[in-house]
Amino acid sequence: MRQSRTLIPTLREIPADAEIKSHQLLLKAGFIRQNSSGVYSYMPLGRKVLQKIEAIVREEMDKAGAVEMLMPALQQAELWQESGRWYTYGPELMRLKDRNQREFALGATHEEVITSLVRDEVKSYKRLPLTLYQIQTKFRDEKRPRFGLLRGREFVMKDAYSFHSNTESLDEVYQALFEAYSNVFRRCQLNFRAVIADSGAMGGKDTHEFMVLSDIGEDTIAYSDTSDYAANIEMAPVIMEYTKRDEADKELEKVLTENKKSIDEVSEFLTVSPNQCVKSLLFKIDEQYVLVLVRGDHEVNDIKLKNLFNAGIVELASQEETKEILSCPVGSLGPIGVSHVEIVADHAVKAIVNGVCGANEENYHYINVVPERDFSVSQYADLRFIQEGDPSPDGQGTILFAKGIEVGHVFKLGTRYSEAMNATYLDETGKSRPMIMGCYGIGVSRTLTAVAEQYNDENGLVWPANLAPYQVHVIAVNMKDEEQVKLAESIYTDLLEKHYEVLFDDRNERAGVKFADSDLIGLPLRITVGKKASEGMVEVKVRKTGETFEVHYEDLFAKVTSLLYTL
Ligand code: 9G3
Repeated sequence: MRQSRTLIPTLREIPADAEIKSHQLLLKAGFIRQNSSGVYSYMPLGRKVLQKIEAIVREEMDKAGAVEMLMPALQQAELWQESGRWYTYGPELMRLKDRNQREFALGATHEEVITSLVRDEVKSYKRLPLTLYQIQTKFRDEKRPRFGLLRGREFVMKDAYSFHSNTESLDEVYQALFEAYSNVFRRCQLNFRAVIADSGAMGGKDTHEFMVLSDIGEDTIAYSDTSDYAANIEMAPVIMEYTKRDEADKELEKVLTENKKSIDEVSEFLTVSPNQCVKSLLFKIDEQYVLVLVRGDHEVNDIKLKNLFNAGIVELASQEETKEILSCPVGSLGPIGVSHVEIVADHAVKAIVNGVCGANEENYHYINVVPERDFSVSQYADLRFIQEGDPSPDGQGTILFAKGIEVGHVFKLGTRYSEAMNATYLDETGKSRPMIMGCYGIGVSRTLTAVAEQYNDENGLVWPANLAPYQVHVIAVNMKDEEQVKLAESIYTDLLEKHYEVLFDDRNERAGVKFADSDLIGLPLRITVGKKASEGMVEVKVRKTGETFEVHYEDLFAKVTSLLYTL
């Protein structure tokens, strides 16, 4: 491709509103351009990388036995009303009306569409298992689009759906796609982990997320320092056994704690450690108020709370609600004497002896609190976030944290959609049964960003050779020098004939601009045709290492081939 013929609008300055490296560089190097908040154009170079990632995804999905198709982005509301999600999703689901005022959603995902399609076309167990996938644009009206393609309102997803007559078959396909995903992210040269995840609103039980380790990742991974255990912190179970302190129960006492509200203020004032305190928080769980107790040095895990109550909505009660329900402000809340609100506690609370908790009276706390003597709870459960240093849930090693970018997510859905939408098949005995389903997503545009985030240096992007928009960047230093142009043109033509992917900088720009743009775009190899063109000598430079080689034109292709092979 001649640079004078394509569109690569590189920028000299870093765009102000781009916070992370990949977003800055993809804008600066002319790979993407923003149309509106969270909505982007893929410029020619960006499109080429996207295509390479899609090609890897297709190869691995096809190898795993999935069949590609393409579903509509325009989804009639009736399908979402059948599954019930028309009513449970809020403004994130983009909705519109057609000319006859009929309601549609722009596809955020395709469980409803694929289930209605398979429901109509598949009747017998003989046609199962069936795994269909597509690579398509998804629409989600994110409240705060950010980080460029990482959290956009329109993005490219590969989404697959599998249909089964039994759970063993689902397990097989889940495993096959789990391996396919590992192959995809390995081939994209990404440092990733498959982590145990929470199925959230999707129902079903098993689910894994594929996380690329990155400091700018929005998810936190809890992983073991000795085994391969890794889980999204949202669901990582705490297996700690808590032992009571060996101390006689003391008499309960109410003390004045003037203006001491937070655990730190109270524990310091009363000279006890936070792990001697009971932290009480009022939650609203599907409109029901619940007082949740955790140890002072722990945090309530709202996902675990949601799963415990099998709830749809879990949120912290406001100050006003707290005052109204417990007639006491946040900061002096406690379980003692509370009988009109359900109380649940994390396991760690039960082991507290002679502890501290709020007295449900402003500026007062209780000391010498003994759980089960001074208050009781409806149940003790694992309700806290796992912390660094906790024992790994698999019993091997201790937990460390890392930040991750979610690039893939695989779910065992069960019959959540097939029952809601009556997608049934006739089994061997002729009995009608709901199909068992799995669903599997890869964020293709998000994967592109994760690669850019992992592969860059102070001069720009440094694409892995198999993902770069082109393999070789040919630069003629001075387009007014006939010798240089002649040699550069023949190198360009010869490389194309040998089926290399070549970007030829034939612009009438100063050498400095050409080299800066070349470093920014980040193709794996650069061939510079400069002063020594008259002797047939050119310079080959490896972008990743900065290594340069003086090569005679005759030896050039062998050099390019051997270098590309190592990248
Ligand atoms: C919506 C909106 C946002 C959503 C969803 C639906 C996430 C939604 C979960 C999934 C599950 C799997 C198939 C590919 C793999 C992931 N955000 N999810 O269902 F209407 Cl606005 O998408 N879908």
